[in-house]
Amino acid sequence: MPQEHHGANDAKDQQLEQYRVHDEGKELTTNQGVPVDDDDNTLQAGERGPSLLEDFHFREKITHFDHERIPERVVHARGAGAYGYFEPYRSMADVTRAAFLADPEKRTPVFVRFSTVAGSRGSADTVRDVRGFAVKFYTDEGNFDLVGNNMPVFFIQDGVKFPDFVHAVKPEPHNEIPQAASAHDTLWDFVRNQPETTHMIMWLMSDRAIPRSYRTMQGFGVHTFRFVNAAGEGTFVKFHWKPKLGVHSLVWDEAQKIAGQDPDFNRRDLWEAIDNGDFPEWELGVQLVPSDREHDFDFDLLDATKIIPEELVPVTPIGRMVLNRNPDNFFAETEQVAFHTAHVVPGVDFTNDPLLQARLFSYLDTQLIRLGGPNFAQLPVNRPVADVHNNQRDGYHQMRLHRGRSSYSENSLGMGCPAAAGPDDGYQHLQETVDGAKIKRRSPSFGDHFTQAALFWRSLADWERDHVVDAFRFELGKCDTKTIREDVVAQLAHVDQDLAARVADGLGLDAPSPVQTASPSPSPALSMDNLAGDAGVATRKIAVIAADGADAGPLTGAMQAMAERGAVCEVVAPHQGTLDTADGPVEALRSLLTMGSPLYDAVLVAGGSRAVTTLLGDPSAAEFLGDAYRHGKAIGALGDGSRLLEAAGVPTTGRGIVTDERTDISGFVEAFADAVSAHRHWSR
Ligand code: HDE
Repeated sequence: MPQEHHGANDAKDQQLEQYRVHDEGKELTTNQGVPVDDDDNTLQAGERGPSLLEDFHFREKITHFDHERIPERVVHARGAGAYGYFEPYRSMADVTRAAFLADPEKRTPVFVRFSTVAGSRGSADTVRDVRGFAVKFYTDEGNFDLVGNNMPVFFIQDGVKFPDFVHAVKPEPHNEIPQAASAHDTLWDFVRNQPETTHMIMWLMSDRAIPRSYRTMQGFGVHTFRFVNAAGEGTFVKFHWKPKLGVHSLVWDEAQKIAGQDPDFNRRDLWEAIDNGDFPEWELGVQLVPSDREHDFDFDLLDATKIIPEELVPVTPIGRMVLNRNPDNFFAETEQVAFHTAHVVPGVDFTNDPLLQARLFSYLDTQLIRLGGPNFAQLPVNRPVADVHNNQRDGYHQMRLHRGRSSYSENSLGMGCPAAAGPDDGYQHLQETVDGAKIKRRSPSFGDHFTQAALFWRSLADWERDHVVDAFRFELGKCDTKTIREDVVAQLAHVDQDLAARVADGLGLDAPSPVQTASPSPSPALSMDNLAGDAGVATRKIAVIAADGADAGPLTGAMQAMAERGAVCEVVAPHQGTLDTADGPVEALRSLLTMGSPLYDAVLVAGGSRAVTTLLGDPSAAEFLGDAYRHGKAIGALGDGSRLLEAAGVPTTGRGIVTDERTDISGFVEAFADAVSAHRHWSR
């Protein structure tokens, strides 16, 4: 059955309807439409005889199967996608002529693909990595692709280094180890030889690299782009996506456990949220820099290893994006979607950022090999909702029936059509004077690789810094080459002496000798401590640990109250199915065997002496609670459920621990909801 979907029926959805296949009540046919009598047996000479070549159904079926795979993306192979819409808050016509940003009444359909970078298609979701955040806006003036990441900077400054970087981070070539992991010699060998990576490496070692959910990630366009208004005036622009649910991450121990417990953790979370009607939402913000202020900064706007600190240029919210529909088919849509940084619409333009310039070449090139020819824009997910008319013809998998004799311009036979739109309607590149010698040389304005790395470090909360130090120790600890560990620690001394010394200590190395470092004032906007948002417990997943004999009354009361606040509660018990309780049925959706604490945001333990006795005898219950505590999560216990905490070595009082010892059920729910909405309790 085709899935029910929410919020459908925008222009893109209507367009897709003509491609949807409805198999209900239909007979099996070949691709030629011939009905197939039997799909279980090959045509053969006699019941035990050899198969016959003339079984065209068998041959067609097997041949198609043999050709089912296309090359996976070289980077960002693993992803998850969804449809939705974007709407601006107000007209941005003063800075851009883009029509999709002009009218607050206008909703523009979007398709978004989130991804990891280094892993192959089948790798785990929760590895330490950058996340892709690519948005295709199907605007009335054509498709605009904002192909960003969840971190605001990049590893390199010039696109010519991209294959080197990717080769270094990918599995090593001799044995293809390790999969989807940066913790190996070649990546860190690249880092020590390429100091421009330092700022991005700080982000990669932070918890930003292990997001709790795609729904709780920021997104960034990374490069400085340009808006162009109707008068032809340019304004530099950086794009920011801010999640409504706040920015939240996992901790490393969880990320590793989830890679085993549910390798599809992030894609499942996105799918289920949309399926439940909890539509993920982001606010689009921009940092705008007038053209004449290009050189006002002590870094270069064209350098993708730099942010514009929000204290220098604030982020102005300009609209919101909501994802409200899961795709019909993963391959057709999420795999075949083709993003390209050069897919821009009138009013959006590029800058001379050498990384962006390289991308303008690479994405088209990669789609040609991946999707097998130049007609990939005709695939349903890629088709613009705007009309397409041009003289581009033929090629593999041409789906359109171009009519008439003329496929060239200027023509008179076709009445001059399709005719160039002219400057009013047509895309016009920003007119900019360019003058320079042909040289292969990096601008000196790209030369400071450490100040913003120090800015990031100095902006983090203590718990975030602890996690960064642990991450460096883990990653470098996995490197076999001692000089790599030493060199990277020496490199970190240029960021911060304390950071370098702590990493060195964990690796059993001497602290590097002090060097002169920059000491920028912190930027609060960079710390996740300040980005938690105010969404309360909305969509937080709570594991309810219970067993036969649980006190169902208070338990269902608490679960209902949490659900009313928007949380999602799942009963996890020693066995699945209905629990045997005296006061009303409790359905255990999951068992302790199939789920672990890392898959949830918080834990609630049921009371009831028979249930608690059973759980005390089940080591996985204690492990569940021990993990939840170690990972800073809220833990609530009803009645004698607190005995289970004691047995797991978890204190029954303290930050983020809530019992109903001195309160009634509504007081308990209030306190537990507060504890859950804090996401994590690092200071306990
Ligand atoms: Fe990409 N990148 N990239 N990239 N990138 C690709 O295009 C490339 C860069 C990003 O969900 C490829 O269709 C070069 C920065 C995302 O389909 C490829 C350079 C940023 C996605 C490619 C960069 C990104 C890609 C592989 C350095 C953040 C996934 C498959 C000059 C702003 C899009 C594909 C999706 C994918 C090239 C650097 C984001 C090979 C040459 C910086 C989100 O064309």
